[in-house]
Amino acid sequence: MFKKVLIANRGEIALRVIRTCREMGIKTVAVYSTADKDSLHVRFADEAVCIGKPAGVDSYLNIPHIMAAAEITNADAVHPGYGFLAENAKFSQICADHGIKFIGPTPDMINNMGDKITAKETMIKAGVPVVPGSGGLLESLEQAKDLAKNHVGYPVILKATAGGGGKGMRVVWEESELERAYNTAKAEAAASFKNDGIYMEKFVEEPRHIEIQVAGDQYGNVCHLSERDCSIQRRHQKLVEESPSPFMTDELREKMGAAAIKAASAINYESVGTIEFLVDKHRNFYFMEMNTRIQVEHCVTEEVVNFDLIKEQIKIALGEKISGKNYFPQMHAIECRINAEDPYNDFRPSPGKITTLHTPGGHGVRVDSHVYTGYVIPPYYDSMIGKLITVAQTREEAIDTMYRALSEYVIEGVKTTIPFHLQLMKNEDFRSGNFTTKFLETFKMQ
Ligand code: MV4
Repeated sequence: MFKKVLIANRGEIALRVIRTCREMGIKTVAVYSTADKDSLHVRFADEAVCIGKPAGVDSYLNIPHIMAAAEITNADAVHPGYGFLAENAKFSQICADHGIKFIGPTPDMINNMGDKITAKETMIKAGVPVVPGSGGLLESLEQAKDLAKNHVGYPVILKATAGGGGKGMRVVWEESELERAYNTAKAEAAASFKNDGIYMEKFVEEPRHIEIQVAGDQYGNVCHLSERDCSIQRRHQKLVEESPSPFMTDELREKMGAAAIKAASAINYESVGTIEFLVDKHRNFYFMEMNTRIQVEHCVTEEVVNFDLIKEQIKIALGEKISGKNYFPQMHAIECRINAEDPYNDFRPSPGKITTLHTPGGHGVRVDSHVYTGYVIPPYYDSMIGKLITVAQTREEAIDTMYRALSEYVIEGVKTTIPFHLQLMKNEDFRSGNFTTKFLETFKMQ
């Protein structure tokens, strides 16, 4: 058993990890920036170390500062949470080099999935369906033109190999747009990722984003824990996630689950992770990316399969075996991200002091949040201040419980996404389950 885990993160996920460590009898070390000194994760942990100034690069992204905190507190493991250093292969390597267990995958696994062309090549070899496209890097505009016209077919999408999460993508509908898109995609990739490598794929129109949760142990056992539907996104920011997907069938789950297991097995994946797929209207599915971390939306899976994913992640890091059997949804769960943003004003961030807070409760309601009355939301980090998760026997009941819980939620002092979620829960297209990743492009606040 680990004696002491350092949580290299902040906010709700730091709390989430501390809670599971407590249950397992593991001591915890919080690290925090000067902007987070009054944060709950600092108070909940057994020990806390200030690691620097507010900016990410000076604190939660600063590897020397975090390693120093692990050293002085004698931590024997590090949990990276999500974001920050969670998918940083160098950090995983440095932890290993210092005899500190990184609760997550090895540097090789992170690197293999971090480069999108390498990841796709790995998936093709493993027999996982991928979107047809250029295969490797685009070498020239002429080659791109030839590929789009004679092999892939318009519309196409250009993506950065070092990218992910939608940054620097360009959709091209016809040849006349290709030159400009090629040049801007390359320039953006160079500026954002210091790597101007781009590749081409057939553009899948109006897809659903459905991802499969997987877990793998150190002995080659891999299982899946069914899907999450993350199609309700705005500018690549997920706002609502649910499991099971309203679009799922038993047959599709069987196929996507098997593909996800193939994908994770191809890199001998160790830890919990997620295989993201695009699913078209004919229920064809294509590998998009693998996330080699615990995700924000892991809670919906926890609720439907009745399983603590952080506990599983820690047990895998300790060298325990997983059973190898798959997990299927027994319930329906929905998560609404509560962000300090103004949904009436283009979701502009709204940091500041929470003057009043009443958190919902009751049957089927879970709130994962680090905020309290008087808490000041700092402007330096992402704007998520909590996750509201509801669970029920059916999707309809989970939505009704969500509407009721959202109605109970009172947050004053800052603007939040609660009014958006209240309207979404009453929206006919959302309630019917008939929506794609384009849904929020046309959704208007009343
Ligand atoms: C695509 C696509 C259509 N066709 N690739 C967006 C995030 C990044 N991981 C990949 N993304 C997309 N890739 C092909 N070949 C459409 C998207 C996409 C999207 C995907 C998931 C959820 C929301 C999205 C919103 C816009 C575009």
